[in-house]
Amino acid sequence: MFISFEGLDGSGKTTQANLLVETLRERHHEIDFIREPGGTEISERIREILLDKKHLGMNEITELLLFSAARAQLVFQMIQPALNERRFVVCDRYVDSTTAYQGYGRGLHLDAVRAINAAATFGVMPDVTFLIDISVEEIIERRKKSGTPMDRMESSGNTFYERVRSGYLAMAHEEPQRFVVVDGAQSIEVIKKIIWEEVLNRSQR
Ligand code: T5A
Repeated sequence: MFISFEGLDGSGKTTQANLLVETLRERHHEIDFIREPGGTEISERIREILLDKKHLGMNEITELLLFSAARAQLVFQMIQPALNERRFVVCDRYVDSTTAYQGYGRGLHLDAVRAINAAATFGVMPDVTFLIDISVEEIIERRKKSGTPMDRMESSGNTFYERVRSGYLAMAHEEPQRFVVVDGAQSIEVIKKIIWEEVLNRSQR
């Protein structure tokens, strides 16, 4: 089973992906847990370029192709082999991040983004995608509390993040079978329970 987590930076998706992996491991499932961009040596090097604040002048097309290049290597080297062995794959971000951030957020043509996505994933798509939905105001609050410095992507401004959020919600509306939208303003424990019940339900189908 291939499970992905999506949402704005700071939405709590990494927290939830970790909790799900922990629960699955307690039940002795074999899992590959991956974060995007990254997960392979080549993809991690591309990640450094993408998030480095020195690269504020990066062109949107360069950005799109770099995220996609990192993903193509990841699918080829890790995700597809794991799925072939019928392992669980949990991904902290996947191709929907590209549609949301580079397509809706940066305003690149959605058909072009989708064509590149199809090539970079070799058509491999998650069985279920949890979209942890939270307002831009809430992520700003969380960022202030944590005091972590912003990376290049996080320096893109609030209107950018509003477009990304609307994009995610539009995608979830288009694919209601795959997306599960979870209100990220709820407590960590409540969200964990919703996700676990959904995974159990789907794995028994
Ligand atoms: N990107 C990525 C693209 O533009 N295109 C792409 O194709 C891809 C793959 C990656 C960046 O790249 C962009 C998106 C991103 O900008 P990253 O460093 O990997 O950047 O970071 P993110 O994926 O954005 O993840 P973060 O770690 O920043 O945030 P998370 O995972 O959303 O949030 P998490 O779980 O770390 O939680 C953030 C804080 O909130 C608290 C946590 O304790 C933590 O302090 N929290 C809660 N607080 C209250 N209530 C809850 N329910 C909470 N859940 C968590």
